[in-house]
Amino acid sequence: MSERLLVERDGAVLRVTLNRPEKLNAIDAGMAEAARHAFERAASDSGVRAVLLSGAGRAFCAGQDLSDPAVAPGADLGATIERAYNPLIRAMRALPKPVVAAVRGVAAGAGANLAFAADIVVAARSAKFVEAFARIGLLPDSGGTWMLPRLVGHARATGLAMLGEPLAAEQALAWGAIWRVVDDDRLDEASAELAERLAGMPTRALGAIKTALQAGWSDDLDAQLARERDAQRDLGATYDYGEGVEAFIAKREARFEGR
Ligand code: T3D
Repeated sequence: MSERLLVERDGAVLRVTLNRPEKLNAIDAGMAEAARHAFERAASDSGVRAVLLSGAGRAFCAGQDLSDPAVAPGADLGATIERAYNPLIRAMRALPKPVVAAVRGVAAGAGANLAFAADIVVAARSAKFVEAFARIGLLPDSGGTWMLPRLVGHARATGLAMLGEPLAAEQALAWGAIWRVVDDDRLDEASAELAERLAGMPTRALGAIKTALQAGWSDDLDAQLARERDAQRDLGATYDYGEGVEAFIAKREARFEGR
């Protein structure tokens, strides 16, 4: 595991921290792969029931390390995308467990789209999201062209992608791109609380919600109704559904186990 990516267990929460603060956590060779491996391990480890993704220092992530020779002008950028970013975004979106991104300061380029690939984004008031790509002659990658219009609508996505202007946390909240904005000194606590809360919920249900909501972006109503039926059939057989109903009847707090 790279030291530029810290991966730590905190109860049922896996904390994944981009750890290159002197370069605003710009992603260099190996960091994206290490992050992808962390998400893949989270998928296969039943003890992990939520992931908390954050950046060390004053920024979340400044995107691709532009000083990396692998992305020097003339290099095959498609190769970097295929090796590093696409597998990472796929691993995050395929993980049947909630991913919380805690964003402080700037999230630029692939860093912005990494945050938007999380299920729930909690941002510090200082946070700003910058689709910086066009400013250096590129288009948003890491799923940006797919995610942005779905989050904020076509017109706003186009403006963000073409102009590369910073989107402040409060504006991102008003546009529906993120879940919550908190004061900077509350970000660590608020995001950890949220991840811990999600980790104590019925994990299988949260995974089914994530999968169904994503599928709903491309499926028609009939397909989605069938998906809901099938998923509900599976969830109805889980321990957590039994526990949830029993706790409701008994008027006590449910103790979900993620199975
Ligand atoms: O195939 C492929 O892989 C292509 C994929 C591309 C994906 C992308 O992410 S493209 C977009 C890449 N990111 C950017 O274009 C953003 C570049 N950074 C900035 O515009 C600014 O740094 C920020 C707006 C993010 C922050 O500005 P500021 O003034 O707060 O900080 P700073 O002084 O610019 O940066 C602090 C240090 O981080 C500085 O290093 P130094 O001079 O103190 O040694 C700066 O060079 C470094 N840094 C920031 N971003 C990057 C970076 N170093 C390498 N790559 C970066 N992306």
